[in-house]
Amino acid sequence: MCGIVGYIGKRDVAPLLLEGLQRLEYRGYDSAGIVITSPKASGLKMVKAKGRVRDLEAKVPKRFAGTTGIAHTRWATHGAPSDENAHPHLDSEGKVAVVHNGIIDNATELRAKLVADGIEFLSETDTEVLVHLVARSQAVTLEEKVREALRHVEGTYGVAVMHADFSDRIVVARNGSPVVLGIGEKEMFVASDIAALVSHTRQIVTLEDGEMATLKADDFRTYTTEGSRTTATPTTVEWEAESYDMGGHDTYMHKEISEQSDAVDRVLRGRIDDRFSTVHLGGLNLDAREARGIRRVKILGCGTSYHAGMIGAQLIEELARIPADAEPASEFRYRNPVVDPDTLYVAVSQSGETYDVLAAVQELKRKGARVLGVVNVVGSAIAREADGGMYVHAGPEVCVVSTKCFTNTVVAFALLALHLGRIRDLSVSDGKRLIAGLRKLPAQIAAILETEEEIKKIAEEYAGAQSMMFIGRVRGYPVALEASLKLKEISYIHAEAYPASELKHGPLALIEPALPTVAIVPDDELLEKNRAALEEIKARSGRILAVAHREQEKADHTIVVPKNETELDPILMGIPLQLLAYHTALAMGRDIDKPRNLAKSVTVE
Ligand code: HGA
Repeated sequence: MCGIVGYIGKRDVAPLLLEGLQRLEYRGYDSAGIVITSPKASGLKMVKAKGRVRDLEAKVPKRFAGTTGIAHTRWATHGAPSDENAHPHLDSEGKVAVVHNGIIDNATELRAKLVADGIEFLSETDTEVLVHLVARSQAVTLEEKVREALRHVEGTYGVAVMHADFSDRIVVARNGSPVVLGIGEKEMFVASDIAALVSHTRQIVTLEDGEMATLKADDFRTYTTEGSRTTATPTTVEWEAESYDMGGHDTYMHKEISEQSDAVDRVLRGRIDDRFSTVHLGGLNLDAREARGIRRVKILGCGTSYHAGMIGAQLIEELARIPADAEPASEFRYRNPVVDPDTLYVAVSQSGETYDVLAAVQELKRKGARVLGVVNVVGSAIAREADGGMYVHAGPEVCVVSTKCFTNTVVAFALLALHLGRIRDLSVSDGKRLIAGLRKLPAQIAAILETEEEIKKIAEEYAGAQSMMFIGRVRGYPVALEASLKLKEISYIHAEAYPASELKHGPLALIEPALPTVAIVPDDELLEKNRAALEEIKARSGRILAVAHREQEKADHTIVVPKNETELDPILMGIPLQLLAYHTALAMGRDIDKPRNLAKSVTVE
């Protein structure tokens, strides 16, 4: 959350930073700001605006020249979205500028002390304390001033600091919120994620927690917050700048839904081992003997990743016969969990930076657990912190709500389950059967995407609903949960998901013509049970949309999806429901890529 971008070099900085902010806008979009200077300038020039980056752009004066600057797009945690609360924040003399991602936990006490000392605050943010602390420091260098300020601060930060008296540098620091340096030719960049950097440089350095860096036009150096030098070797990022473009689609969500067939192909590529009817997952760092010793699997994720983890847990139980379950990482980390040495913990996060998941991983590591990461962003914090893991190779996902990354994560779990299964008791023939099923997925996804027009028509019928119910049984339940989350996130229609088996234990009371039900009805051993649930809804005049492998008589509409192996069916059944959410939200005129109150990469608590 919150996008930070900074530049120091010879180029005109404002257009460069505004372009960077556009690329980061998915991280926060309630307000934005920019501050610039140049070696010859006498001070800092700043513009801030409530709203989107385009609102900031409209406020930037024609003459706004500079060659050094930092900029920010905000997702508010402390203080409402407003011009005043937008970052950067300046000290009273207008010499120090700070952009910040994270939360300063002791901001209230620090603010009280600073106010008692006569400092006047201009915003309600937690961030502003930091700027005054830097400005008040008596230290000689900017690095020392920032270091001293950070010593007072408890909480999380990715920060970038400029100072009018030190206009040859930008100082940055990281603790819990991502900071990435982009290394150019006689120019340096900094950002909260690589999306803002890839059109300028492929050479990046990811700061560790507790690290700081000084960027000058022709040089950078990294060191700990205590001041000792660290070695930072730039790595080359693989993602193409074009992957961040809309590519002819009207929204990123639509683009990302349509990319799923290729994305799934990527997560499978190079991993299937036909000889032993299994898959290679070298990055797990788990040998066969260790894998046989696992007695439980606990999957931790948040939001959509948690739902992917629920499907993953079912796959692991079914294929590897290891007891497995998923839990929201945000809950797990606060309930003093029993950490068992024979349990394999799996942390799931698209960005690999999700704060709640990262904190759970750190707590687990502290207690000596073995943790795997299932993440999309290569080299991200969770990937680095975990003992091993799998990249899901979905490619950059820009829309705030996750689609292709969800699908790829579930496929990654199918690979993990197959791998663990074949080390244990899954037979060669089952291994073969599942591999054949996995290979069919890309073409089957493409076939589902071809039914978009039909789904669009159905979505337009449901767009007026006040509320919707989603039901599924066993493998279908996490599919229902994810579909209901997707719908509520982007259409703002209230939606609930229940196990179909639970209907008559309560939620059936809600059924009436105005409450449509979306039912997941696969052709599996539970088909007749699911049909009975449809009967019960119909008997109460409920409208039904079924997602099934064949037409369902009791349903008002059926979206028929291709059949795969029963264990893999949940992967396909979620896809038409992404399109349902998309077209429902579109028919309601929602801002699909930037849903209200949300942002991508939840790097704050
Ligand atoms: N706490 C700061 C920054 C918020 C943030 O990092 N969001 O992702 C603020 O509220 O401005």
